[in-house]
Amino acid sequence: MSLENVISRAIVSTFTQKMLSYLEVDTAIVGGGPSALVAARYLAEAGVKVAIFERKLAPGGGTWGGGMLFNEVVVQDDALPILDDFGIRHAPLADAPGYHTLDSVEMASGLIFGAVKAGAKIFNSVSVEDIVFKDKKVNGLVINWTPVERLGMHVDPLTVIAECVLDGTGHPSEIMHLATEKAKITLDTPTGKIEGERPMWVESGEESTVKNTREYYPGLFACGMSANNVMGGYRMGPIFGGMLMSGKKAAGLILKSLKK
Ligand code: 48F
Repeated sequence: MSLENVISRAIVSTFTQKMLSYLEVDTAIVGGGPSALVAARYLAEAGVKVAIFERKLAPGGGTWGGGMLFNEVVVQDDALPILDDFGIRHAPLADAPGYHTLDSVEMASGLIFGAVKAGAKIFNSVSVEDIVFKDKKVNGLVINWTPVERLGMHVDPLTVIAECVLDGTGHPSEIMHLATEKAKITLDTPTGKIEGERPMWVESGEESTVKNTREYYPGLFACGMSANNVMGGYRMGPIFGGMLMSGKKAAGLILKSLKK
């Protein structure tokens, strides 16, 4: 067999095996931003079969670019244990006790590597275009290749069955929108619908991101900016402690739900 053929066969067969074994998971996470990557790591570490489906070629979401492409971000004291778990370095801010800076590229790559090393699988360039909704329960995801989505190709999707679904899609809360608009689900929010993100207020946004990380419908959870959008929290810009703590909280809630 030619080496060209060896390489192609190896890739096709190992990817197929990987995809086959993740068509049914304990937890399917939509989006590979910072909150989702943290959730995936702690779930995988606890022995949960977890996969992330990320639309873009590179997971990491809004972490790479820091603030306005200055590739540094800020975190507060409370989030340091999570960074330390991932082995991501940080430095204290001399003029603002309790706050720290870190390199956003180290954070993005460290979170991705940490999640994968713990046993989470990441399927990149895969877009979630719908949910599986049976017997009034969210049962999984409907997926397609991002290039298919982007080019508007008329190609039917495939499905992934999951016990729990975590919406980590960031500001747009795409899965929550699908759930309320297509499945007509009433969310556990004041209006039963998505309340909508509010403008910038850093302290409030950081606090509410963690508070709003919840199960909003049986089997359907939200973390990170998605959770904040669902409950009408404020945005916070390039401070990431809330995102990291939201991911850890989501993992704990899902673990409890899976053990029921
Ligand atoms: O937005 P994002 O980074 O998620 P997050 O964990 O973090 C928010 C921060 O980055 C930042 C912030 C912090 O102060 O406010 O915005 O809430 O990442 C969301 C990821 O989800 C992917 C998207 O490409 C991005 O990488 N995504 C969104 N919709 C889909 C999706 C979809 N339908 N299918 C697959 N991936």
